[in-house]
Amino acid sequence: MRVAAGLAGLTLLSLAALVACTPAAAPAPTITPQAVAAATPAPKTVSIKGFAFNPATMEIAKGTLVTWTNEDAAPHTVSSGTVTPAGSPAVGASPSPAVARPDGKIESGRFENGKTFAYTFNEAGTFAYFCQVHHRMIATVVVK
Ligand SMILES: [Cu+2]
Repeated sequence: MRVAAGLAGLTLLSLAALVACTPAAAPAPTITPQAVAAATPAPKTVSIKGFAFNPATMEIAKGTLVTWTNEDAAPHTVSSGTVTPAGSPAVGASPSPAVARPDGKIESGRFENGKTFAYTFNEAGTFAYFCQVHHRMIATVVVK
């Protein structure tokens, strides 16, 4: 009995030693999604045609380069900020003019037919913009 118990003990010890010596499997390498998200987003374009920005509203990812092309004969600007539209005239009164409030974040200056202006949106937010020459031309870029 004593010998059998001793042998059983030895066997258990050997098993324990064997398990302890087995190297743990190396963890599989993981691909971080951040590496993919850090890639530069595809550039976008806006055409200025018929006294309008096309598209007038666009949603883009942070870091996107947007290029505007003036396809009109008239000069235009891409200027961030807001415009209060011209007010309807009361009977017999002159209409109130549109009031532009450029915020100075984005300002292309006037650019002619065939010319472009480019800007990279590196901050998230909603960016309203308009044309300083034609206040009815308004548009928005939403950066996520
Ligand atoms: Cu314009």
